[in-house]
Amino acid sequence: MSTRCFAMCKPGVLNRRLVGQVITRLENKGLKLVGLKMMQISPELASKHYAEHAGKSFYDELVSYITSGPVVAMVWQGDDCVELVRKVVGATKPSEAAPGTIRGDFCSHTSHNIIHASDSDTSAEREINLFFKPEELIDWKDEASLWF
Ligand code: 3AN
Repeated sequence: MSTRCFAMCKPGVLNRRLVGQVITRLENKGLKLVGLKMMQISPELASKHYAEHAGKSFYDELVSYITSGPVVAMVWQGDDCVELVRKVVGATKPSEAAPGTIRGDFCSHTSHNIIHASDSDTSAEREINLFFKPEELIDWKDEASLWF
């Protein structure tokens, strides 16, 4: 069943000129990009996005980092979308992320692990609604859907 997943290149990815490579990896998997924007996250939006981590030892650093520079917010769509995006993204800790995954190849610290991706369909829906208005998402006709 076709579902959606929110993903976001974290601050620094623009500096490192890695945005294209991140998008390419998700496109190569066959996923369809239906929403894309560069934005600066406010502390208010950051606290909503990371609400589940409030009170954890790394929370303040997490909010401070995610608001420190522009991010690239994305919505991907496809069958088993959350599972596929998480597979391409790799494990939260770069030391556990397999080579060939985005985190496995492009980062070495958990606090700066390049990309966020929703961890369930429920989180995906919540996060997509936090970052995108319905009219910012385009469910374009996919001529290649036979193969993906
Ligand atoms: P994921 O991003 O893989 O879903 P979460 O939701 O557990 O992982 O964590 C959200 C973010 O919080 C991570 N992407 C990472 O930046 C940060 N984070 C998680 N655990 C730690 C930790 N132990 N130390 C520092 N930062 C962490």
